[in-house]
Amino acid sequence: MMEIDWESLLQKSLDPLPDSRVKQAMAYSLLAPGKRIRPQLLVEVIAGYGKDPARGYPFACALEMVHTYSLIHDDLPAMDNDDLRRGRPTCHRQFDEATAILAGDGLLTQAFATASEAEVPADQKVSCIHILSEMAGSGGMVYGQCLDTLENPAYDWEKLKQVHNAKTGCLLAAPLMMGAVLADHSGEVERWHQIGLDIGLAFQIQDDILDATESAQQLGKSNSDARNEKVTSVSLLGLKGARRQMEALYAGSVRKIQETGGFKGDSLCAMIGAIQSRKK
Ligand code: GRG
Repeated sequence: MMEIDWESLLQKSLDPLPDSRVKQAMAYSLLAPGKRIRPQLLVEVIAGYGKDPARGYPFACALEMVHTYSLIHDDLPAMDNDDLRRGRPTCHRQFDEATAILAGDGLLTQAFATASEAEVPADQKVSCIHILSEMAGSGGMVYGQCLDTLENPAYDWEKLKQVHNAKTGCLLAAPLMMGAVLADHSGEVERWHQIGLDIGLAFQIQDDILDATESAQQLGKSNSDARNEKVTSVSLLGLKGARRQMEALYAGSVRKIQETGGFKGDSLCAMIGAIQSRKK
């Protein structure tokens, strides 16, 4: 797996903004110790196609900013009402609710400003911005969050899978799709979309398993599914069934990556192996 100093890149992406309480809150959440999975997926795809991963850095930062905004808003009292995130008090606990809402808004907007400054051909830039907005927006992650927040008790497994695809899969598929575009393999975007949805579903099932089996201290975030009476893959399939599904999905995605023409998948597959062994 490639080692990249995401902290410096993310810090720099906030530099153009004037100092304010909102900027402090944005930096507080963005620079907290997240796993940086989405930015890392993006550069792994570009490098796997033999291109310079640096061309993806602005988009990688944009993805992490959109992801962080979603975590800040998801933790708010009107949603999951959580106290702990990335091992620290949630944004609204550390600051206040109004600041946390604005910090999320600010990160979402700054993500697109950062992406628009990338030094890549204009058609690739527009494609990547389009992918990011579709995957993050109200046909993607926001749609998934809408279903999950407003309709969750009505779920069976088929319905829950659709919600997970939208809520979690879309923002994990986006870096793979954007990576293909930036590596001059736009024709493969749909293939990477499907691989991303498989990884996303596996990742969300794993998140449900960890929520049910690990402490908040170990996870560095509140494990609130039971408290919120959420229907999850564990409540529907049982722990064993959920683990079986997760393992099959990760294995399937690794197989598809290795079968992708012109792509050297060892580093990306090693990263997926590391995600599969995560404990938080
Ligand atoms: C509020 C618009 C809006 C969307 C919220 C992403 C999301 C949708 C909510 C966050 C809560 C959650 C459990 C989402 C599922 C995806 C997921 C497992 C996110 C956590 O991602 P990690 O593990 O987090 O990559 P770090 O902190 O490591 O970056």
